Amino acid sequence: MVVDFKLYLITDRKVIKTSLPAAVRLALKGGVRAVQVREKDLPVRELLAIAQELRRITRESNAKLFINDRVDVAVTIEADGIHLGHHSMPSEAVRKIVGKKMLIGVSAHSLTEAVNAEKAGADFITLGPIFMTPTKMQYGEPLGVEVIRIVKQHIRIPVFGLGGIGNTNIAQVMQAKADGIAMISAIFAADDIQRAAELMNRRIGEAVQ
Ligand code: TZP
Repeated sequence: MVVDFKLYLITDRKVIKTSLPAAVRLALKGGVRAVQVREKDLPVRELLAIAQELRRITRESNAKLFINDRVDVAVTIEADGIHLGHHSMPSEAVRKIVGKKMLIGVSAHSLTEAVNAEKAGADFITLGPIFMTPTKMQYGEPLGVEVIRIVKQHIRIPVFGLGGIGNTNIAQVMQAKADGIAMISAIFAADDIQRAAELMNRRIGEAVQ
């Protein structure tokens, strides 16, 4: 399994104006090829039901599906990957369960965390928050784009910039040598999700030329 995407779309049903499956369908139509289900407050049975539905939908579009934190759910629905945060099981333990069959993404918030994530066997990291996010300080102080450049000098696995990224600053993040962009609201809070996804994909494409 390889990291063959540059846009990593993370769900948050609280910012979505329609249902989560409908929103994901639109994003897929707009060209998204990797989706992470991050619905931390859902009871596991509800999460499993949503994940199962999103598995069907993403499969139809040949898109990768990741589950945040819940390795049990990821294994059950045959996800393509698992995304781990601070309070998740460590990557080494997760690797014992999923082997090489699944990608492991890890959330990093500093150079040290990025280096540790690579050492622990992550396949890629998200790094952020790069900018102030709409939900302000929930995710900590913004790191700024320079941290991407620095992290890229120390690790080899792909780095996805995350946090407060949208149409106006996506180019800046790619110019700082990010391998890709992870985002929630620039796509899921948009009135036209399909168009927003198309636009973000186009911006990333322009930046890598
Ligand atoms: N971790 C750091 S920032 C963030 C997460 C989950 C949220 C990013 O959301 P948005 O809407 O793309 O700024």
